[in-house]
Amino acid sequence: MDNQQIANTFQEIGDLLEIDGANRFRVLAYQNAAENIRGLGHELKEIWRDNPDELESLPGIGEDLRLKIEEMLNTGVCQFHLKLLKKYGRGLLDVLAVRSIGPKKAALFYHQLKIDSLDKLKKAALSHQLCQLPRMGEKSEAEILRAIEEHAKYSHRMLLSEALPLAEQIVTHLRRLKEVAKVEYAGSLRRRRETVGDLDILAAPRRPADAAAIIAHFQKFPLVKNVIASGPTKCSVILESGAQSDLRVVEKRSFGAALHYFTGSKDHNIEIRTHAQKVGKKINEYGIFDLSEKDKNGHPVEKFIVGDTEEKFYRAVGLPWIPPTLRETRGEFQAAMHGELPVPVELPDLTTDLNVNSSYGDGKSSIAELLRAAGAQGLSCLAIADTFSSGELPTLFDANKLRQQLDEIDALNRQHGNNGKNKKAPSPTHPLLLKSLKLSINTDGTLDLSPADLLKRLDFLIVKINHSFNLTEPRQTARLIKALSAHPKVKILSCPNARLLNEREGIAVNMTKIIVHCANHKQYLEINSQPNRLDLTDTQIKLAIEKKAGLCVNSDALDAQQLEFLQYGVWTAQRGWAEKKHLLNTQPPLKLLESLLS
Ligand code: DGT
Ligand code: CA
Ligand code: CA
Repeated sequence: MDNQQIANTFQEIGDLLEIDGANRFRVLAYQNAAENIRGLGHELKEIWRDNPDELESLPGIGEDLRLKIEEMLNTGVCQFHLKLLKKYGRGLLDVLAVRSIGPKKAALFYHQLKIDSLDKLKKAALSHQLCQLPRMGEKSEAEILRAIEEHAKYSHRMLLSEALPLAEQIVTHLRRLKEVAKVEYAGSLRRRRETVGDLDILAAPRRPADAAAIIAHFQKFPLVKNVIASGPTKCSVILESGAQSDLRVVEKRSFGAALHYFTGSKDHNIEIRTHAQKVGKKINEYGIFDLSEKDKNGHPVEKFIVGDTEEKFYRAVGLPWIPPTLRETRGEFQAAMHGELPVPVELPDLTTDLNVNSSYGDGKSSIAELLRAAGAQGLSCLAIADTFSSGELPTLFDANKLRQQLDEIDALNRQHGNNGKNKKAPSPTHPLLLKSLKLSINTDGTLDLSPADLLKRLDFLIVKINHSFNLTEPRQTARLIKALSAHPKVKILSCPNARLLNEREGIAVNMTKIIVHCANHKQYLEINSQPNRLDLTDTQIKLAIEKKAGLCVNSDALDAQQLEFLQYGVWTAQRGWAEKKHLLNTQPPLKLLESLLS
């Protein structure tokens, strides 16, 4: 078992214990252990193998939890977990997986109405039984119904960040087999879609006779739960996580054509195939065929032209290679025909991350740790943007904390020679820190803008919606425009749709209006890189570029490691046709500051 599986087991034990009415500290112990294990840099399996005693020195792991970890590493299961699951059933975990239902509500529903499945939950909500329970009302009942619908709609698609490591593990597993000449993942994952339905893998054997060995080896991938279909060149399996993976084995000479075919999108394939027909060629997953020769009966003879690489494949129909992130029939074919394909922005083009959280706010890492990680990733500038007040809740705005934070940033900048006086440009070895603040937008669009003396010290402000997600479109649009206009330092709109993938739909908002407003006021829409947000969406990014609105890709990192999420934001930017020149945070820091402050 890997850390993720052990952490999930502890999480489920904690949740089920809470429903069971266990002592709060016991529940917390499991929940904390789960969280700590998720954040561990090393595999428990390896720590345990190297030195079993070390397990207990990990944060939050006492003797009892150590024994359970050992049990899982030895046997692959935890009996206590199974016992709880037997008592309450998996259905209760499904109930818990619905947004807005935590263990407390699940316990209430279970004990009062015997709800232990999504089905029963939905029935109880539809027959208005939920709203009669203590601390529940019609509003929260309606919210639960909405959440159940979203859950049903999305739960079968993986986040890109969940799909990618699984596919990489499968690819690595297949590469180890000596009979494999080529292997690659394809499908929506290769196009970097925000969510992925299944994992499409493509392999080519060294010799055609080796296909069977590849299929057999695929089935031995350790995370395969069951094989649902298997033939001489195809195989489909279900993995432990519930995800499906489809393997196709093709000959080496067809690998590029098959990679193109299985990368999709389906509509892109159709567009390319139609174009090929117009120029007298036939394409399919095996290659490109010339049809100009005829046999003695006048029927076209298929002559194989090429198929081993995608580049040659596109070239054979007179097109340049189109990056997978663009293959969505959003104009890429016409652009390719006219030599006007965008050059997609790449991760190394970023100089700056304009939105990270520190341990002064919701983040886990210190500013110094964040700065080090940013430099290590090649960034030369980092804006710290914590949220201190969640707006409209009893205000927790902690002016002293912010003052302390700004002092620390000033000190670190001095230490790196970035005190504003020197002419040396900030670099990954001497990164510049910027001072920002993420303000939660009130329902009426106002911002909590006190205290004024601290506001003066900030370089710029970020605004974001953290609550009141269900306003009508006109109100939500007016709310965002009001917030963007509330103070001259407001420069960035973070998470413009306020969506959570697989959990919460975006707000109803006229995004065109917001984009035009930002274009007219030199404000920037964020492409948030958190894998469960990826917000702006690809099509909105494309629209923003067309309307000449400013854009930036930010990690919104909650710890130093999450700066790596920038890759997901960059992929989303690529899908929106963003080039280096379209993003604020590809500019050198001093130029960026100039653009931002002008
Ligand atoms: P997903 O899995 O729902 O996230 O999306 P995809 O795009 O990975 O779709 P999937 O797994 O059904 O199929 C993988 C690729 O195979 C798809 O992008 C294009 C290709 N493909 C599948 N079915 C057809 C088809 O009927 N016609 C054509 N031209 N291509 C197809
Ligand atoms: Ca797929
Ligand atoms: Ca598939």
